[in-house]
Amino acid sequence: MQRPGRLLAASVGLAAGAASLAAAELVAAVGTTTRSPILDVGDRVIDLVPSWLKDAAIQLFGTNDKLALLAGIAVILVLYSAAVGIIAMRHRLLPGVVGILAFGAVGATAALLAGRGPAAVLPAGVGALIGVAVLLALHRTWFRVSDSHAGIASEDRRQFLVGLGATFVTAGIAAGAGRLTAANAAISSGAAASTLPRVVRPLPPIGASADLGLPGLTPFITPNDEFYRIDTALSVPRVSIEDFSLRIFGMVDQELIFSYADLTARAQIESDITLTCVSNEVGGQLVGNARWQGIRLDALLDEAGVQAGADQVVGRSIDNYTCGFPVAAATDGRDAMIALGMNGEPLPLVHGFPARLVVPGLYGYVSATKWLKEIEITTFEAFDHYWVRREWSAQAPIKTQSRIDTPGPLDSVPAGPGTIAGVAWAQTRGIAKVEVQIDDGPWQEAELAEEVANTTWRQWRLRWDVTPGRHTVTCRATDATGELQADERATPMPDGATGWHSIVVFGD
Ligand SMILES: Nc1nc2c(c(=O)[nH]1)N[C@H]1C(S)=C(S)[C@@H](COP(=O)(O)O)O[C@H]1N2
Ligand SMILES: [Mo]
Repeated sequence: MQRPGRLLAASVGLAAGAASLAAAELVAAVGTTTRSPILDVGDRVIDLVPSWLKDAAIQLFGTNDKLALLAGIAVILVLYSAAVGIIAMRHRLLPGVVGILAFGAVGATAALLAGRGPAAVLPAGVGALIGVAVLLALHRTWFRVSDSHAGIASEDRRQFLVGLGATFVTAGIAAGAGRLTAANAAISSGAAASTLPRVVRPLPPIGASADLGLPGLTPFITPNDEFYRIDTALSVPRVSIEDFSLRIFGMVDQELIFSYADLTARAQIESDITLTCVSNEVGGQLVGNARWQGIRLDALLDEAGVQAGADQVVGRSIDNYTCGFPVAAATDGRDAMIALGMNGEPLPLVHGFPARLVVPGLYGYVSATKWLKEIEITTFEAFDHYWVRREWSAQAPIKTQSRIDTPGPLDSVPAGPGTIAGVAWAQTRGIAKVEVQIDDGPWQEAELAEEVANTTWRQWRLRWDVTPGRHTVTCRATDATGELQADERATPMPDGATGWHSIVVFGD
């Protein structure tokens, strides 16, 4: 009885693994509570890794951190399947079979932990069984062939290889079909809501006095497809507007439940709000400004009746992510809202379709729950939300920041008249002043674009006479309460970075 070589044995394992994953993808695409086991496992990894490791991943891969995680999982899968093949084909079959079942169990456990009900184990379960079936079939084919010939004839070997190849091709097609179906379901659920209700008092368009339109300067409104995206979701949670519901409960006089139609039937407001991620470094890009449309949160909470003693509003997503912020931030008159629209369109899937929270003045991780399903009124004492459990601060008002957009770091700028320009933000306080320092010169006051609202960033510019040589350019803002942006460098952890943005440029 001749055993296959290492490479061939490994390929058998890979074929079983591929068939297993493909079956899982297909099953996942059919159900509504089912999901690719890779994504479920990835999500559990994201939940479990300590904050420092996650920060390191974001530092290393930026917003590609999820892609990096999926690539890591893929590499592990390939190595594991190859090892299973080698063990099963060159040593003993049973441990190989157990290996596949064990992997199925990991996927099933990850799916169960996601809390979508018992049917969630089906993709991993069916996948594991198919994987075992393929392994057994290929094992049998090989050893039958090799038994009857005492050394494998080239014709039979060819047949075996064709079987192996066919498994890969079928698995590839099936997995592709599964993924496509899942992606289409997500897209069509978004398209179904392609009309937004009318806003009661629409805001005027942004004029040239607020958006200076300088080359290299961040536009006042960030287009949806350029808006930064930060979340823990490996695949975008999808919920159709028919299945959507929003429950407001907890320390309230009356629990409320809204369908999507209930939300669109209510008075719609519009508000320009600059969203900011706490992980944004000084000079960083994890900040964007949109015109949001939705329903005032204070009106909803008023209807529900917030009970005495409650001090925290928790927003929970359909994938059970949580944010939490002070009741006062929802009721002090600022435009805290349940947003349905972003820049005139229904929320894009990655930005929280069908509904999300947006609260001016608070970092996204405490306020901006996407794919919103529940609002729970509680206390800070009683509940720690997602990032608080990972040692980030429970209270997270946005810190005053200013950024130089143009020129860029290490740019060469022609000597003569030039422009330095950027944005500054201090949401809900507003920006009163931006100053710029060139080399060791005096602080010069920049010209500010018109303030649209104290909930947004504000553009600024300063003309300067560029002289040849190396120059350091630094900016700092003062908010409308008169407080100067903090100079001390602080890391984003635990409640937002501080420091003045500084770049080096070269005059030609
Ligand atoms: N469901 C869900 N909502 C979430 C998050 C998340 O991980 N899951 N991340 C928050 C964080 S940290 C930020 S900064 C904002 C980012 O919103 P955006 O991706 O639309 O820019 O969403 C917030 N809402
Ligand atoms: Mo964030």
